[in-house]
Amino acid sequence: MAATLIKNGRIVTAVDDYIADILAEDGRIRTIGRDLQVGAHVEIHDASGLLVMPGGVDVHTHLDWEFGVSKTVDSFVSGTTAAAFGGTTTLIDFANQTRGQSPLAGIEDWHGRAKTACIDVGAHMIMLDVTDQALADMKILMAREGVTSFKLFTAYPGVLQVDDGAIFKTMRMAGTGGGMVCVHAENGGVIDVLVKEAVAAGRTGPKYHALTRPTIMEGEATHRVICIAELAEVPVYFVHLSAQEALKSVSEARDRGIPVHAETCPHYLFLGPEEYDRPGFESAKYVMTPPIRGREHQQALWRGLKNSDLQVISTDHCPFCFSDKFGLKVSKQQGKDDFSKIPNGAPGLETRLPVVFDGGVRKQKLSLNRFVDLMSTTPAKLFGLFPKKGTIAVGSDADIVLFDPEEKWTVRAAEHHSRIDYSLFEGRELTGRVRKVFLRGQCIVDGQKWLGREGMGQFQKRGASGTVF
Ligand code: DUC
Ligand code: ZN
Ligand code: ZN
Repeated sequence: MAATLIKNGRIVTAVDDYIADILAEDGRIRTIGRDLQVGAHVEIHDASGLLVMPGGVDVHTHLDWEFGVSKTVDSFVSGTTAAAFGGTTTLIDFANQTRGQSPLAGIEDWHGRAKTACIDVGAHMIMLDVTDQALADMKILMAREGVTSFKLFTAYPGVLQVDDGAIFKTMRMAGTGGGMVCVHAENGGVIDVLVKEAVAAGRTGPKYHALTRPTIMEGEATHRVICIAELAEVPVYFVHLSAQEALKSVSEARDRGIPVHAETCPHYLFLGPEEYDRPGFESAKYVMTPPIRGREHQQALWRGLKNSDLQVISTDHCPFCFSDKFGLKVSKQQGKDDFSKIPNGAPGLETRLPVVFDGGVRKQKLSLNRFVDLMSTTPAKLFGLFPKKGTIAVGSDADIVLFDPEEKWTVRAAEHHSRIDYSLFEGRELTGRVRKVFLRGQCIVDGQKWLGREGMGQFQKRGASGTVF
């Protein structure tokens, strides 16, 4: 029987904060208490002076993902290894339907790629061809496959965008099986006009990516989708919310008791639009969608986190290299002469916990409990993983992070485990670092040492989605 004892740590959950030992057996937390006595077969880890938190749950990643003509550069091996070093032990990645195909084929394809994962993984399903058959197959995904969330895009016409009727139909079907509908909300039609006009006028540099995606178009799509969700009576979750107009709609709906949820991402909380003034093509590193917004939006997001109108901080890890050393398909260089061809996305899996701890907890914008809530507990609750994941409690999986709140270090992409060749936070000096990570009781990260193994991650069949007010 595999057993691990974590001694003398400061255990922090979304609601608790106390010193105790944790005994994990066969992957689960067996006992929590003071001065636990164990036999010689038990592996002991001293956590004195360290925070002991539930492993991070990141519900928004794109590993080994075909996005139009591009592909993300992290495999499930490199991406989940990076996640583990960043203190994340479970992620929910995006599988997708392809046009003319069943979403069941999409999940099968995703399993083929995800079987190499080194941490636990679940899947959301991107729906882009909402036929009667695809709708019927959603039922099978929810009841048999443990895929209880779906993603829809109101942007990227001709690639991922679906119309309002398809949104409504998908929502109604999701509602029959305890599903959650995740939405990328921007008005794709209007943005497409702005993008084409900019390129035709010779405004082709990366900064025009930001200038052609106005915040009001995120607000419009968010409001529209909320109205459709209200009619369909289904919980909805806005991914990567970045604009105050969108937050206002979320906030109003929640005030009326409508189950509307939203995440934001570290880059919207800590970076500003000056990133688009970098020389040459450097700004392409910051071409993600939505783009980084003005400081007034950032302030609104912090307020949203404080008053729970935003419930999750996830990464939207969607990595494309700056250089073309692994090929053009996985590189930002595709858009060297035309910003509209730069693959949209940025990395974040390895820095989510430490960046938010440093900028949120240490700067007294978030309490420690709220930090755990945003990073682990609420994402697990919303997406049908709680209490197996997302907390430290007897019976939960022993997914645990030992975190040193005082260690100072500097973010360097060259030291990361992702295949990406840059970090959005390069050179940022942080206080607070992941020391050890346990996946189901097994130590997989010990300082800079990797003790995990390809394929040790388990697929998580998820239950019905939750609602959090
Ligand atoms: N939206 C995402 O959620 N991920 C990658 C690209 C995008 O636009
Ligand atoms: Zn998106
Ligand atoms: Zn994404």
